[in-house]
Amino acid sequence: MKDLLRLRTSLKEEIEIILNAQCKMEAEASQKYLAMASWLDRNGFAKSAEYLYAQAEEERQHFLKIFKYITEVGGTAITPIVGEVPQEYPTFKSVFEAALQSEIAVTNAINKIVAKCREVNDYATEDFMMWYVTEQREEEKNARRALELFDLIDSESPTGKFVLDKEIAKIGEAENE
Ligand code: OFO
Repeated sequence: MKDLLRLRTSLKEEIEIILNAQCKMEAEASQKYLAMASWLDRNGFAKSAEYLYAQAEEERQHFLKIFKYITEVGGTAITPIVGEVPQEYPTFKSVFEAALQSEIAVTNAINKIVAKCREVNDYATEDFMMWYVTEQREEEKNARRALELFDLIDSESPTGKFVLDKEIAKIGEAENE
């Protein structure tokens, strides 16, 4: 019994490493959204900025959830160092193109973790990661919806910008209902 208790963790090292990498990715996603929100805010898109401020907060929660899981299963959660994130965007639309691109990259990373968990028979982590699979489906859908709006509304005209700002913010509001 004593020996069993001394076993620090059943978490395999390779899983611990990819979970820490995912922590970094989620923390980075949070910082990216924060920079996007700031860009929107200072360029007159206050409503859609609020949506992305909220997204930044959500990504921070995603990061913390994995961070705490690593500790819960006896691993070492490493505080990620997040590098520079883009602060400038050429257009209103390009912010949301970058958002979708970032979400697709996160989905791919999560899928790889699930595949790795299956390979090494870590069903507990696989089960834990399924929450992220569902979450990503939603987040990608929302990011695509924002870009669809740019196809429907002229983002060059002042009225179009005004309407787009309001419509994009509604995606966030619908999410919180
Ligand atoms: Fe949308 O990135 Fe988190 O999971």
